[in-house]
Amino acid sequence: MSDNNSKSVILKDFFKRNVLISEIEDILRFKPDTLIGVDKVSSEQLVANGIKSVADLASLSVANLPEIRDILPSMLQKWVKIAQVIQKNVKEHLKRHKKILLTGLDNGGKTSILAVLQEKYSIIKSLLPTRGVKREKLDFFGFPIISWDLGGQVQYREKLYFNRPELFFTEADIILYVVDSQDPDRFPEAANFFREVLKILVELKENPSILVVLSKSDEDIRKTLQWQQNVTTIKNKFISIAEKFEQFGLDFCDTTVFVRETIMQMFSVALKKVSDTSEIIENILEDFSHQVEGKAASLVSMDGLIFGSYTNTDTDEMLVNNTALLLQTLSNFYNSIGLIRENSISIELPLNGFTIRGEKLFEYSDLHIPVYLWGLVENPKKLEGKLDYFKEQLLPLINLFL
Ligand SMILES: Nc1nc2c(ncn2[C@@H]2O[C@H](COP(=O)(O)OP(=O)(O)OP(=O)(O)O)[C@@H](O)[C@H]2O)c(=O)[nH]1
Ligand SMILES: [Mg+2]
Repeated sequence: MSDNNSKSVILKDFFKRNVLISEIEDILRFKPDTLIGVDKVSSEQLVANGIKSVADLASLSVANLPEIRDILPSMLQKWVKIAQVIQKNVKEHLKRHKKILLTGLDNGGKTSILAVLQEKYSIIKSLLPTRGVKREKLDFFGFPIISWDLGGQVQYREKLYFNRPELFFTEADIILYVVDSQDPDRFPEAANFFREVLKILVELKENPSILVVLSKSDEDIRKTLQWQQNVTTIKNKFISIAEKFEQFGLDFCDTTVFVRETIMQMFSVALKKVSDTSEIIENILEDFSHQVEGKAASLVSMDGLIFGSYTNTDTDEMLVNNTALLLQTLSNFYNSIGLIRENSISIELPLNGFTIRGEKLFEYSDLHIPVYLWGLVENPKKLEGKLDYFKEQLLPLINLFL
């Protein structure tokens, strides 16, 4: 199947079943009611207001939506965002690889993070410092990605990257800046190099998302006061540097190679930062939580990518995501010894008055990775009959996640 065809197959999921797509370009001229979730009456209202096609919908600004009779603003907003995603993908036509750049000082743990991600644990103990740049085409969670692992030894930092910065720092979708959280003596050096990287990006007029990764946050070390102070120091230093450049918003994640989930969560945050559809996914999860009277919901692939989550509190988010990742690890283990994978997984906590339930919605990518919708609910019966509706809405979005 050519890329063009596969793209039209993916985009097709946004449209009602009876809609035929022969040329991708045609999609933008379709009437609003060809889209799943847009009923005839709403579509007629849209048309009466001059919004006659998917392209017209996409041209509206989410920040400044018109008021249209019989259409809830939140609904219109969702349709506009979906139309914009469709338009962007039609225009791009071909999905190019996302470029993820890992940089930071030597010995920070960059190559180890990539090793854990690919489940190549055994190489970690014998890793040598990366010489120059290591580029790899990877199938991260079924998405095509190129990782650029920039060796952090001083000779590369001073000579290689800054002599020809355009060779390394252009067209990155996201930069993971890795800092060894156990090495406070080198924080000033790490911060200085970070400043240099930002300067280069400004000079090159590049504006990738940046995630600061606090590596080596091992379980036992995290409990120490020293580590907690280290984290505060790093955050303060890095935030104050980024503020001087204004255009860069920072996020922080801590990881340890000893707990793969920490690395999965970090990558989920990174990929969400570059995804066009993650915000829509989160809106849909919010809607789902309200409808099932749940406290939290999360969409997670069996290999640990969190596409999006919705909660009111950080604790609930931690609860639902960590439970999902751990139960999925268990499910993968069962699967590896020949048991059939359950479509519905749940853990009941009666003393706490809630259940965490995962429902397999579909499989995505050529790798057929199962994706589960997880909910933290007081009454699991409320889920009944609700899943198909959300399945239909979420499928096209995860297929276009990157
Ligand atoms: N305790 C602990 N050690 C780690 C962790 N991650 C990496 N290390 C160790 O840190 C050392 C450096 O790791 P690398 O991944 O080679 O570091 P790097 O950032 O790629 O270094 P350069 O290639 O020189 O830039 C290795 O000895 C790893 O075993 C971690 O999460 N915890
Ligand atoms: Mg390395």
